Amino acid sequence: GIGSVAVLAILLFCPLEVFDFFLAKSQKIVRVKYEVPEFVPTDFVAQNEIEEESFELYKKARIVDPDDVYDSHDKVAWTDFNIRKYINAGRVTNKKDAYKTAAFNQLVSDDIPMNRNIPDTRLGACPSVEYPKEGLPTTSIIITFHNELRSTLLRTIISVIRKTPANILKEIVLVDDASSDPDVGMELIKIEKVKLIVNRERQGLIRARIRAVMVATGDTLTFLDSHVEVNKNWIQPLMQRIQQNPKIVVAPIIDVINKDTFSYIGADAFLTGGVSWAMVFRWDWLTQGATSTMDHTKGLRSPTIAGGLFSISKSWFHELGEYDDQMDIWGGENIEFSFRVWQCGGEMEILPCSRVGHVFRDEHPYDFGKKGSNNVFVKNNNRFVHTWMDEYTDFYYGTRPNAKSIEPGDLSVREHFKEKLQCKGFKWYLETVYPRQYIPERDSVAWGHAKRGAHCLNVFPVKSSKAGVYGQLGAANCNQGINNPSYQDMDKQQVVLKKFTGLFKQPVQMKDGRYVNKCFGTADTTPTNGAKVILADCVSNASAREANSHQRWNYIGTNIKLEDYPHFCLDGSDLGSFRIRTCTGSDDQQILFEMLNV
Ligand code: UD2
Ligand code: MN
Repeated sequence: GIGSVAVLAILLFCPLEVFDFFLAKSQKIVRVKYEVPEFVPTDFVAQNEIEEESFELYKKARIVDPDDVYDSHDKVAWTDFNIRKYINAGRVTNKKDAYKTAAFNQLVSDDIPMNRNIPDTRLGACPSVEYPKEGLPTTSIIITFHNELRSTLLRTIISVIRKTPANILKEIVLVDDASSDPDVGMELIKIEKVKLIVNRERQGLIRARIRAVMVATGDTLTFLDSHVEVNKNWIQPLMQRIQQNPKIVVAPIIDVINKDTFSYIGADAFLTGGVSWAMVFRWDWLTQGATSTMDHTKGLRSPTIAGGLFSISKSWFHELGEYDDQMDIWGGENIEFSFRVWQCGGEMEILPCSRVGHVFRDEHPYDFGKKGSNNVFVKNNNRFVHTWMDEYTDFYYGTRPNAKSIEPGDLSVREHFKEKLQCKGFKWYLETVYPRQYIPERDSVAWGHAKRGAHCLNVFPVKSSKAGVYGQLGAANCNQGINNPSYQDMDKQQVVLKKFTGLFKQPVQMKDGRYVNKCFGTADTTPTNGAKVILADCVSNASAREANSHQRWNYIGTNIKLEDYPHFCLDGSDLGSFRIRTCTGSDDQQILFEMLNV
């Protein structure tokens, strides 16, 4: 009939590429068969305190339709993959578009070989360590991506295949999180060991990772971002450590791939993961004493991880409840995971013999939906703050008062895991895992950076300082708060958190890395007009009230006044050295507080 003539005509005039396309879709691609995992713990259903709706969402995030999982019949070694064709299909030609897709330089990235050499950045005894050739656990590499560049994604995959012993590398599970060009992921399933899950709708990296884990079959899971290059012998230390301790989460040192030039730079080996009270991840520098004696072949206990690159045993990841499936797009899951691992019986380490380079960028190139990025981060954070931080939530909200207006949503599923695993409280975490974290005082009157005009109050060193004196008060350009490396130098310390109905305090980092409160006051116990304000050991006022009247202050209006000498105000007319002077109401005596990154 007319129908079959039409089909014949279409077939005859069909360009070759279209044939290729049909062949690819109908013959070469196989949907991967896999067993739907036992993802519902048997005691789970019985728990009636779990909200029905949350439980449905929990299940939905963990069921992967086998139709969304792709693999290929005729796989090739990466060396036989048509790299040029793959990269050329997505090239940009002008400078204006170079940063458009990924917020890093595509013009440079596309021309860098997929198997380029990168410097071996390992330090100390690492290069001479011999790892067992057999018997280490296998791993599933998990890489989720949304609109990643072809070149960075392919370089990630090829570096993994080249640098990971074949008997450890079980598979590479890619998740295309609803990228606008489906071929970017689909074409990669031709490469040995690569599988692909396609998210029909954007899930965000957290749910995308959960889905990947559901189809992964390795003994361990190794998560990577979609723009990394792994370094020599990167996987062995991670696998070896998990073999020794199945409840440990291990991360490499994250080297830096420059977003403009793509040069590979070794990162500082003396950092551990930390977190600010605003729940922003930060790096904490090890103290001088620790770095001089450091054995690079040993793991560094880390209170948190950056989030993108780490390995964990697959069964431990499941037992822990994977991730919170109600966190969207990006952010917070790494801090949540860190608290959960430590509080629920696990450990975290950075292994300095394992190095992986990552392209750091300044902004997110992708959108966060109609709620906007800030609402997404804050909601993600609020969820875990409520689950894990007990009464310490106050310090989070003290630092981020606006976060209070965003509802965390139902937390019953997360509470279930907390109960099941009999997890410890946040006080335990702070005392045992993160003792160097500064703990503000509950009755602080004001929080944040103390500012005089545009300048921040700052502690400067004093020449020939006496024992028990830590500096003098002044003001300088504001740094980024505790997150800034210079914060750790005594001479740059800025006044961040304080209590001052009564004592006006500033944490000082001691030789062992801990912060201890010291008090601002005059050197002389009887303050006189024009006396300098110094930071010194606090004088207890248990004995006599007068004993510390040179250290006891009030914050009244915008003035900081000595309580027993209310006619004296803190005066910043000399930026290098604040003094007490008769209150005049001048701008030099106005001190305001502003939250920077605390
Ligand atoms: C860091 C982590 C990242 C994650 C994040 C907090 C490192 C090196 N990176 O941010 O892994 O823990 O902090 O959430 O520690 N992606 C999706 N779907 C999305 C958005 C992103 O699959 O909707 C992918 C993205 O393509 C990338 C990965 O998730 O492979 C991480 O995103 P990123 O590179 O923008 O995050 P980054 O490095 O700023
Ligand atoms: Mn990244």
